[in-house]
Amino acid sequence: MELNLVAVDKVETISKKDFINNYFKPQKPVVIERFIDDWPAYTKWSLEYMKEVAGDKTVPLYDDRPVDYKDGFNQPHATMKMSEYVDLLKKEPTKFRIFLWNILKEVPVLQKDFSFPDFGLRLMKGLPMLFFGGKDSYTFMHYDIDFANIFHFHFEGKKQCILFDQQQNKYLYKIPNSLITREDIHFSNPDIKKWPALKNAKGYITHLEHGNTLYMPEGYWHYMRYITPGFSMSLRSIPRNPIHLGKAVYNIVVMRSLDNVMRRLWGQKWIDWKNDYAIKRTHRLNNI
Ligand SMILES: O=C(O)CCC(=O)C(=O)O
Repeated sequence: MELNLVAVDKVETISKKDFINNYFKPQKPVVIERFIDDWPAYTKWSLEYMKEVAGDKTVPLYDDRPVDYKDGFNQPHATMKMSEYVDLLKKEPTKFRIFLWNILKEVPVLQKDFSFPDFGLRLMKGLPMLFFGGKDSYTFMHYDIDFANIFHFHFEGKKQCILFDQQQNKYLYKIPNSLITREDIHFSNPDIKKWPALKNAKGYITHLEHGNTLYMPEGYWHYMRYITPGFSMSLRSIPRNPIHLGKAVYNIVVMRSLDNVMRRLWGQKWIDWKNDYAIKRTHRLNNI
C-alpha cells in the first residue's frame, strides 16, 4: 500500500488576497509556478553560477547517516569547497547535501538577485537559506525548529516534496525531543509492513521545477528528494498561531539544549532509546 497523499494545489501566480484567504488562513500548502519570473535569480541562478560566485567558500555537507550522539545538533558530516561540490553534483549522484546555508552571511552578492515578496506576511530578512542536493539525495522528514511559514523557491533540476501537517504526528514515527521521524523510513517508497501506522497519515505530494515557489504552512513536516541535482532558497515568516509560537520558543530554548545534554550524558543509549520509543509510542497510539 502506498502513502495517502494528494497533490499540492498548483497555481500559475497568485494575488496577496487569494494567497491569504485560500492558503495562509486555512494553512494549506500551494505551489506558485511563476511567481519569481521577474527576479534576476530566475535567469541567473544555476549550479554553474553558484560555482562562479561562491566557488572558494567552504560549505558544510550532510549525508543520510543516522544521528550520532557524538555530533552536536545539526552538525555537518563533511566540508568541501563549493566549486568541488558543484563539480561533484554534476559528475555523479552524491548523498551530500547543503542544508541551511545562510546567503546573507556567506555570499552577500546573491541578495541583489531576489527580493522579499509581499505575500501579506512579514518575512525574516536575515534568514534566506540555501539547500543543495545531488541526484537521489534526500532531506529526511522533519519540521523546522521555529514552526515558520516557509516559502521555498527551487532552482535547476527537479525535486519531489512530501508534506504532512502537525495533526499527522501520531502516525509518522516521530522521534521524541526532536524534529524528525525515524530516519530509516524512506518516504518516497516506504515499507508499509514495517511502518504500518503510516497508512493512517494524510499528506501532500508535489514536484518542483526551476522557478517554482512552494508555500509550506507552520510546522509542516517536509521530505525533499532531489530527482536531479539542484538547489532551493527558503524565506520564512514567524508562526502566527500562538501555540506554534510557544512550541518554537520551547524548541529553541529547551529542546535543543536538552538533547545536547542527554547526548553527552547517555551517549548512543539516548539516541537508541528515542528511536525505540518512536515505534512503541506510534504503535500504542494506533493500536498496532
Ligand atoms: O530542500 C531541502 O533540502 C530541505 C528544505 C528545508 O528543509 C526547508 O526549506 O526548510
